[in-house]
Amino acid sequence: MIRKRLVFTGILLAIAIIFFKPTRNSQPGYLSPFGNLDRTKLDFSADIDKQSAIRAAFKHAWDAYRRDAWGFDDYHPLKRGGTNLVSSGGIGYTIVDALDTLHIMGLDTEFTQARDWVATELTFDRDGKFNAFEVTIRVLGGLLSAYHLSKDEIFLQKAVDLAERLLPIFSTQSGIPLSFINLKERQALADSDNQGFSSTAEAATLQLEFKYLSYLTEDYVYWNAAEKVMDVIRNGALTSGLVPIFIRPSDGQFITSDIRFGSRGDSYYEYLLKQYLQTNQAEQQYREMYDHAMTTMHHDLVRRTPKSNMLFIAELSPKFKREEQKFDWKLVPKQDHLVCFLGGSLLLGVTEGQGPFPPEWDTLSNTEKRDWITGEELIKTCVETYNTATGLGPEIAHFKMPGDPDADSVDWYIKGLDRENPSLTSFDARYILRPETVESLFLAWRLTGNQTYRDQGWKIFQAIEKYTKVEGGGYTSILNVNDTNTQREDKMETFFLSETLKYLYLLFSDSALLSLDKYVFNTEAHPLPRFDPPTRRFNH
Ligand code: DMJ
Repeated sequence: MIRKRLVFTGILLAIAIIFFKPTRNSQPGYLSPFGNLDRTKLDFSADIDKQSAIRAAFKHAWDAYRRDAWGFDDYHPLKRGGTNLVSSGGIGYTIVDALDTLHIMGLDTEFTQARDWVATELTFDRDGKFNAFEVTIRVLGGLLSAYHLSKDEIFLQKAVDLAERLLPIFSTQSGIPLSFINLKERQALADSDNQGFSSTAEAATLQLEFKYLSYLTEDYVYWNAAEKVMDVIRNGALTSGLVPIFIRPSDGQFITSDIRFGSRGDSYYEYLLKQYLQTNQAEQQYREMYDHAMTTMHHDLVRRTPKSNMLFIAELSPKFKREEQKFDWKLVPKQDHLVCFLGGSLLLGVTEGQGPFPPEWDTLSNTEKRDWITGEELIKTCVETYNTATGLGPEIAHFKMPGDPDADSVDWYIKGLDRENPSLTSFDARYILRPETVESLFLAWRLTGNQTYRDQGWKIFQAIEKYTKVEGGGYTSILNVNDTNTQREDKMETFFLSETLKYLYLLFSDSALLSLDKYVFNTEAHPLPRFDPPTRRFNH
């Protein structure tokens, strides 16, 4: 009898488990975006024709730079000349930033010429004020990536020389770096335009580069300096996990200032995830900081337009309330082009670069499903902002909120444009060859195999060809994405070569090339290999 009862209870329990499985997957709310996906039909191989077209565009830019501005930091295709960041001479801004793209695209002759320039001409003994973050992500990151891909020692030697010259930025009371460095004098300088405060994103976007350099050299002075910054930020961070865009180097305290995923905020969040990935998911604290920030972001910054339910990431701006003698946060429904890195980053955060691609929906937690949906929707929004007269996206998009005039007929707009007079332009209306949307399309393609992402990237590439290409060589920024006769700004940003064209090329490559489970891309698209964290870190 007892045995029978036990069997009966067992059956009841089994039924209960089957039907009321209390798993994280059974929670409602996030429907699979993959529909009836037939995984056997996914094809992650290269599209050779599209890759050739993008390589030809790169050649069009590179050959012109070589002809007109070889060795200069910046290139101006219209006047066919170059300029340097400081008057005492160049630091290889364009050449070094482009080295790994040359290597990846198989432009061997050009790579060798660039390599020889680095070996014989490049010097960092330049007297002048350089932005430490920009030099780190473009030049140090470029050298490290070139070294990894080619194994040519010259790149590592130059990287060490540069990092040694950058190190004084960390010698502050708190360890939070100053913004500028005189590379010749090895003297760090505070940002006098911003009361000596440092940008949070700039302080926290040096870590992949400095840590990889330590890994290569086994000299942990770089690692420890970069990691100290993260310790200070973690201790001083707001309980929300989001961070204001300014921080004070003297005491490591955040300054009451804007909170955003755009300028001065963006790559802080990007590097939280990537630091965790770089050391093969060993440093859990960065995953936790990232997850915390994403949860608060969903609550405080993710908003939708009334008309089409279009998702965007708003900003928070502090406003002083005189009556209460305290700051309050005002929501600003604006999104920098820079924010568009986040769509792909959210997808990367869910998969951590590991297959299957796309992920099996039912194996994801609710938080992962939330991040995935937001990532895909944000990419959709970013692509939608390219729905302009030129097919290119503006520097800044503003979104309609409930109660705004025209909110039922307009989702987003560019501020400062005069419809009657399209030749009048605004800061927000420019497209300066930025990469973030194609960066996200590349990640989304790799992590899903959804052809739509390739199609969208191709359309953007065609718009770049049509409206930014200079007949005689090179590409420029344009001043108004909504004017097909737009004026141009005579500058070809170095990130066009290092990021925009590289991500477009990789969007059409076989996904085994620089596989996402083996690499992290620094914020300037320089691929760095993942590695196991060294055990002997504090040995100096
Ligand atoms: C790049 O230099 C980097 O991606 C940086 O993190 C942000 N801005 C530019 C490109 O837009």
